[in-house]
Amino acid sequence: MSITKKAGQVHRVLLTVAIAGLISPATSWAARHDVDESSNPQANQTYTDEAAAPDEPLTLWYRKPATKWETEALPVGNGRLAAMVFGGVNNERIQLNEETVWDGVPTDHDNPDALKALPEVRRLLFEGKNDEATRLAGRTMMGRPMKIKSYQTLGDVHLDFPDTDKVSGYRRDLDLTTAINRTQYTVEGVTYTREVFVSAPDQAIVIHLTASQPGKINVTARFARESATTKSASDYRLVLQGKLGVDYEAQLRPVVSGGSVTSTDGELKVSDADVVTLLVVAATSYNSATDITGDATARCENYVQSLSNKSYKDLRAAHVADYQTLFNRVRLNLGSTDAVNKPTDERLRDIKKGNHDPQFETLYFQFGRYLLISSSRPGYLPANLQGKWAQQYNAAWNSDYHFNINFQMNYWPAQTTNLAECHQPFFDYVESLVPFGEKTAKVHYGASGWTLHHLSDIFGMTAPADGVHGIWPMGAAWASRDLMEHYRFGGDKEFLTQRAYPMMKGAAEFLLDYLVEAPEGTPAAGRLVTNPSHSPENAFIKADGTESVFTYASTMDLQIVHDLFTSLLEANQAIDPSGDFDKEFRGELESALAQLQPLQISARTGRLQEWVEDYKEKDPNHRHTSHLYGFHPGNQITKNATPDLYEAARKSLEARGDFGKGWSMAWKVNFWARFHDGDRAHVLLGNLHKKMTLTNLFDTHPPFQIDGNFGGTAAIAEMLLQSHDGEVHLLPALPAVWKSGSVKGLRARGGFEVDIAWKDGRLTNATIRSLGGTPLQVRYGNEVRKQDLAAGESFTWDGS
Ligand code: FUC
Repeated sequence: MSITKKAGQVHRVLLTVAIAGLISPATSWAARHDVDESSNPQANQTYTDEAAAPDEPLTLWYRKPATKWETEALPVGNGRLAAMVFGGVNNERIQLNEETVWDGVPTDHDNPDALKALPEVRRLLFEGKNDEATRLAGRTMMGRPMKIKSYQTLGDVHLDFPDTDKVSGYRRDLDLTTAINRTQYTVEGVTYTREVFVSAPDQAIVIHLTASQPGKINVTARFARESATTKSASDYRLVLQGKLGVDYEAQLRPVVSGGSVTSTDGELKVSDADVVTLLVVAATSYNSATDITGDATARCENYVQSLSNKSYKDLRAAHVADYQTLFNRVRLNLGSTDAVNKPTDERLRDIKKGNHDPQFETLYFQFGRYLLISSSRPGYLPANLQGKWAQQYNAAWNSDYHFNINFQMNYWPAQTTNLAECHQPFFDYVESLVPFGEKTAKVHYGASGWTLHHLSDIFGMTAPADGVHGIWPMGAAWASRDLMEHYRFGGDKEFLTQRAYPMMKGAAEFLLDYLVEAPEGTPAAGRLVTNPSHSPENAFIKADGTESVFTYASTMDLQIVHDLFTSLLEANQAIDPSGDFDKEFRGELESALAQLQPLQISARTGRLQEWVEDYKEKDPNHRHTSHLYGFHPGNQITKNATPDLYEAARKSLEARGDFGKGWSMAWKVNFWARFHDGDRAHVLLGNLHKKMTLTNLFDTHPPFQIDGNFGGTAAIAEMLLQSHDGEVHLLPALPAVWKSGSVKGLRARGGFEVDIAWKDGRLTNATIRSLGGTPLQVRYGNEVRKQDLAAGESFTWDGS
């Protein structure tokens, strides 16, 4: 199909008809846009967004276009759609994602052979026949199929501009205060500006091209993707269509002022225009984990329709306002140096050489919040291993949801950095897995309740995946921690009663059935233990020199059970302080806790034992520090309540070392913050930046994996404020290098919002606002103050 018309003529005609009220909203949008901007193409270049405070130059910027997707391109997103922008001069590549473009179809992975083999696997593990147990479980207990498929790219938009090598004043940036990516450069006296953002209110990727002189924009646009078709359609639209299991579709709708437009065979050509806006919408046929029969085309049409009456200015203003309601809640100032004036890649290079750049740490922190806002919005799926940014067809680990640390780490900053709404997709997604997990619990273990293993996808995978290390049915229990945390931070009792408690209870019912009494002759005889079990994903060496990953009663399992059961008791009390609520179940939890195998300190090393028997770790520096779950993110181990375990945990952490994969290092920064060792936490934060942070500030595993960004962001908050031990603790791990600074808007458990300022390493002032009217106990160093507060009231700690 081919359409060729002078853009200006079309718009004028449409305008007349629009006034008569006779045309569809989609076309009247073009008309209004034309009226708004054709007379003044430069109007788009100056906007007055709320400026960042002068001490917060919160922009990533570079002097050269990106050449590599993973390390240099810049991410934008609205929680459902995402894009990576390269900022090229002759050719711009904008790689696209839509969150449901996954390979695969709804699949039942449950394996009825598992239950038959379970008693024998358990017996072998209790008898120390780990190899035999591994072989049997590998043959009989894995999901069928045991692999899932990958989250994929939606494709690229390519924009070709007239070739030139006469470029001056080039800059591309990502402004974290507006969530707008901008590329700007000058060619032969004309300054070109390109803005890209992804609007949550309008569900579109918006690309806006302007020039400092009229009639200077010449661009050809096209979609590209393997195994997809592209074509031109009405309104000069470009359409990309394809099918995996789901049907997927993207549409690009141009709105052009001045010049001329043609659209032929999937190629849009704009000549001599004043202003060009390209609106990209996308959708798939995915409805739910079991239904992929939606209409991707109709969805795209609807998105385009709903953009109809809005000018670029409107779209931009709505996007910025929406984004800023979330982003502006937290302000951070850790100090500044001259480094702030350098491009981000040069700053990072200097940091790798040892330069101290505290404002970079602020930038990194706010970038983490930016990424969460851009990849996790209510109503959509949660952030996966790459957030929502993936250019591959077979992404690393399928860019899936890994429940043995990675998925949960994504959400560590959600509550503390005041983005509780962005946590919602986690809850919705986990809730959507419950029916699948109920079936898996029954089929694999003959258990009630629900379970899920170490990974999942968007098609309801809850069975063991990948290999024997995937027989780890603790995913539902760990995910339940986030449900309780949401209540602890926000005090939403309806959420607790209606959603969190039933899900947590189901996860606990599974565990009550799954726990078995260890037989005589084992070190845990008479105690309740998990079996089979792993300490994700470390191997151990037995006395006879053989190695295994497969055992019973790993320390992490015991801590997760403890965490879930004690959280349920806390929830029960919160729902009904009289003690009448769900009494019988409460009794079951209490007796199971009393019989649960306790944590142990190794007589050999003084460390917290990783397994029930004091095996040696195969890899003492292993990336997972699973056995410290009860210290962080859990709170079973604290300095006050369990001083011996606390010291043993510190020894375990020392033994793991100061390096690791990106997420692993981020976890360690959180651990050191919990040990109130700010300087050590800061050394590891520095290691994270030096070793595992790419030029675009993405975390790398390698390859790019977003959990390290989120874990690192959470760690910075954890250094400034903690609340897991029954009190709000101000500046618990302030490193000496953050000499003076301030933070505003962090959240604490109990329902508090906290502002803190410090000078020369000492607290000067803190304001704690109560959101829910719970009594406040607040600590700074060894000093504790208490105050009853009504909702809305504040307490001020004057430390000056
Ligand atoms: C876990 C980790 C790996 C990786 C993967 C996605 O299995 O052990 O390091 O992060 O998840």
